[in-house]
Amino acid sequence: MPHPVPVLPEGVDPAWLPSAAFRPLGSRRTLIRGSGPLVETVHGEVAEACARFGGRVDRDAAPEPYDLVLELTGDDSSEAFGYERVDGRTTVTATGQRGLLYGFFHVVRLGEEAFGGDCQRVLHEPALGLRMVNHWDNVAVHPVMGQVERGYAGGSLFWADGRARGEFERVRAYGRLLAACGVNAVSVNNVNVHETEARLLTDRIGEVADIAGAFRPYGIRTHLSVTFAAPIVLDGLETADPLDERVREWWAGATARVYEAIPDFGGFVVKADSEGQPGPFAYGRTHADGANMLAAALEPHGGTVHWRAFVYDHRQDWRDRTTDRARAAYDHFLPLDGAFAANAVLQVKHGPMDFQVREPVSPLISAMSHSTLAVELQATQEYTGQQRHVCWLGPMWSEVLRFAADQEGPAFEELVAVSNVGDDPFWTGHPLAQANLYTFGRLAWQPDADPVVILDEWIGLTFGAGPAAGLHAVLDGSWRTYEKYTAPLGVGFMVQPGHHYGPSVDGYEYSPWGTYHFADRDGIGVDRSVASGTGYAGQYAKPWAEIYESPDTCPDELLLFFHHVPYGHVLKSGKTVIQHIYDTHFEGVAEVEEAARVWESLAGLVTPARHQRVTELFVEQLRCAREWRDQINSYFLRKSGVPDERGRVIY
Ligand code: GCV
Repeated sequence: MPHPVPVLPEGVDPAWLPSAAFRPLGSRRTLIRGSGPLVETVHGEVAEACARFGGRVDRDAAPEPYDLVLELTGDDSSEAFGYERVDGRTTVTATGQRGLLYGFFHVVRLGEEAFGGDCQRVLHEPALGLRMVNHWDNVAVHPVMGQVERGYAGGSLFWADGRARGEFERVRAYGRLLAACGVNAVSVNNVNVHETEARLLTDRIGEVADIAGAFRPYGIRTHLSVTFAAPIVLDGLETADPLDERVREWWAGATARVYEAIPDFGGFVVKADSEGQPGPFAYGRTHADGANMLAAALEPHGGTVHWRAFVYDHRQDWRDRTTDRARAAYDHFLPLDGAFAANAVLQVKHGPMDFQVREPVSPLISAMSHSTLAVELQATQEYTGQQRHVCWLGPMWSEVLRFAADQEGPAFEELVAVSNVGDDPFWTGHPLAQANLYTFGRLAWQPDADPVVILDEWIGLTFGAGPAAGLHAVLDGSWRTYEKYTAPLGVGFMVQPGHHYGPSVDGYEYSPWGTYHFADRDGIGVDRSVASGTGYAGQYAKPWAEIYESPDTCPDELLLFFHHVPYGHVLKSGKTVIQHIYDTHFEGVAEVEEAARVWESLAGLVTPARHQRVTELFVEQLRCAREWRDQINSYFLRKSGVPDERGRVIY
């Protein structure tokens, strides 16, 4: 029986799967061959499109010409599919059910193009086997972080006020959107695991199983964040020592029960010894000991532990210039390379700090030759405008992935994004932030894809051709615009402490979080050179260790991440650092003003609901961008005493 397509609740935005996207396929004749649950999902999709647009779908052959054949030819777990168009017939073949599903969505993405001209057989397969979204959703509302930690899109799709929401139709619709851009795994709760959330592992696993059931028809496996202290918190054991036999047995038993409830469960995500979360250090054990204990519990069931490398001293003394948070992941984990079990994946944030608008790529990513790595991106815009600002992160992510892939050393096997989705009718708070989630999925499938092509694909699916040029203009440069009006030249932070929205130049300067810019009357930046600084630059392989080591060769955009320089230091652009700061902050605001004007001109070309929401958000983005400009420019004028060459107003 074909699976019905999920019905969106009233008022919920169809995002990149509006009904119009199914017209080309839905108005033709399709044959579907093969059997299995995901084949039924594909059948349901095609049947719904045909019912809407007058086409026809058959199963297992009828003697007539078909425009499209979707055929499952095997029963393996491959996600690949072949695509060809010969003699007026488009054919998708796959040996695995997920492959067929992805092939179907490929046809949807191509639209009319899938039914015109000829195309020799092309094999499409994901470059990365796991393409996961991590939700930082709390089950119970956290007194500081709310329902979703760093969430800017309303409440959680899964949880509300301590309970499962039970809105599975919406979860299925979410899974459908994710599958349509290639995502195949979701973790459903915050990596900061509080007591209520800890119980999801044991007595509340049924709630997770229900979510897994809603995702399954779209080929998505469910993962769970767990606390390392679970045996203590949940069952009163006196220790969580990973080498203690009782602890290991506890995890083996708990994990087996998870698989009884969710046979295709993906595995655990763990934040340990990080920002107050418990971990193996308390027992004098290593992170490999910790990860391997969980890997051993998961291994008989085919599961994986994602062990986060975000381990650093968050109680640093700001007076201590020898400790450098940027060094921490590499210093902690490189000595453990080769010690992790085959099903323990080290999940590394893309930069060495914390999802700033500009950071170098983490040196750990190309250093771990004998470990499996997942790179973690942040779709939720914690430091990039909190889904009140337009900030399409595709170009940044693409730079990161290309840099990582270009290194001589090993790269990464998996890609993870922290979710930007909530129960907001537009899914992502800012309607244009949907582009980030879509781009993540597509880059995870093909990390060397051109992000601009992905952007245009998203625009075309979501909005159609009418407003495409305007939307492209609003989104394409928006990350660089955001960078211009916020913290300069890779120095990072300068945000309001706690919630991280809006400017506060010294907000984190005298804090324990290891996030400093060291501006004084003469200069700014963090000396991370080997010669005179923290030595962080030396964590890179050649040529980058040498390039980053000297201010003469360090790329402009990362100069203040790697070096403390005088305000008069001349950049490769020919400008002094101080003039660059002034110019970029004026330019950044002007670019937001222009984007808001372009958006205004799209009224009538996009739905009124979308237009109104984005128009309102531009008012806030402009206010905030001006605040950034004026605080940053005033701060550095006052510190340096150097006037703006162009004599513009600085307070
Ligand atoms: C989930 C940053 C965020 C925290 C987040 C943490 C992490 O520090 O501000 O909210 O915690 O990263 O990635 O674990």
